Amino acid sequence: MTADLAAVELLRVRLPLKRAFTTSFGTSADKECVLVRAIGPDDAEGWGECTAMEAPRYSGEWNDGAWLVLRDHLIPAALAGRPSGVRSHPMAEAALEVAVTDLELRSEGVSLSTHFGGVRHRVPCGVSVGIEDRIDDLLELVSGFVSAGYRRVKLKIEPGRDVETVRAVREAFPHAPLSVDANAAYTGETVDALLGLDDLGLEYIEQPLPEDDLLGHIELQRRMATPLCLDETVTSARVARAAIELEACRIINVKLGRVGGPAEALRIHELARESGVPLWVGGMLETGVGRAANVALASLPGFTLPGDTSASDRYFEADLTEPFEVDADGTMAVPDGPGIGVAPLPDRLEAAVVERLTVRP
Ligand code: NPQ
Ligand code: MG
Repeated sequence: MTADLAAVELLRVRLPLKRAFTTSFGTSADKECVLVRAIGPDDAEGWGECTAMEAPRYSGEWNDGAWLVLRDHLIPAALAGRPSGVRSHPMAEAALEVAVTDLELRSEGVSLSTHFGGVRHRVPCGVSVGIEDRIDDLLELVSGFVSAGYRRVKLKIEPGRDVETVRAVREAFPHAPLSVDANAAYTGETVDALLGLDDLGLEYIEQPLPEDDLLGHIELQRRMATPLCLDETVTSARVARAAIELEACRIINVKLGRVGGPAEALRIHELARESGVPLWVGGMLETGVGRAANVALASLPGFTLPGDTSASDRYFEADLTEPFEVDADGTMAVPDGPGIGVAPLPDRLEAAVVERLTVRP
């Protein structure tokens, strides 16, 4: 990281979700995350969003931990221009890497998409739909997203709320591109239930088994026609290569935070291109700050499938930035301004900040 960094500010923000979002690992009623503002000479700034959650339930990172590792380890090292030596905090590292990259690119007048080697000005968008108690509510939500033009609808599943639910959605929407995401909820005891999904014409099944169960995914992929897609498992390019060569999956979801930042995401993009494995950009209910970086990544040629790059109004009444919108054709514009191309709107940010701290050399 080369930009001459004068200081870095941490901002903990909280936004209410329009609708509680339930997955196999829990329910979120609001979005709380840590934003990183890289401050350069003459108050130039760059923004990054840490995709950790309030509790370490998606992965081992969570907001309090990210705040501390950024404040006491990652930022002091960046300010001193030395490697941090930090391990296993990829989401915190990614937020700082994007913020510093944004600061650099703003001074160079180059967009993040161009910096990545993006080739698209619009990207196809998918949407993730949480677990609902009532099937009618789920069908109504899916109907709204299908008519909004989303190119893929992802349904969250868990043991006991899977095949019958997905079959009901398939019967109601015979031609809709559907996928499911188990968030690693199945085990050797419950995995056979997923075989019942194989005749529902799904695009793929995302992360059925625990993140470290590569063998389980290899065995399951051999038993199913439906492609498996890995999310939580793929924490680096090394793991991605193993998963591809061992056929533990046929598709990979790439998240900037999960792999530790843009540099590693670009390495995964390269090896997936070499082996013809389709990619899509995953989401973590980001605000517009994180969403901008995701959309820039999705502009790369290897991201051929609709990502969880949904519109701001999928989650928020009012986003922190100018809203990201999905057109009726199911695509979203890639920001072409310098850096990530967006910044928090001061009044929205003030209203959402619950804690802030500036770290200086
Ligand atoms: C996934 N994302 O693909 C994650 C899971 C997830 C869009 O499904 C707050 C913050 C709540 C991040 C709930 C999507 C979340 C979250 C679910 C991420 O596995
Ligand atoms: Mg997932």
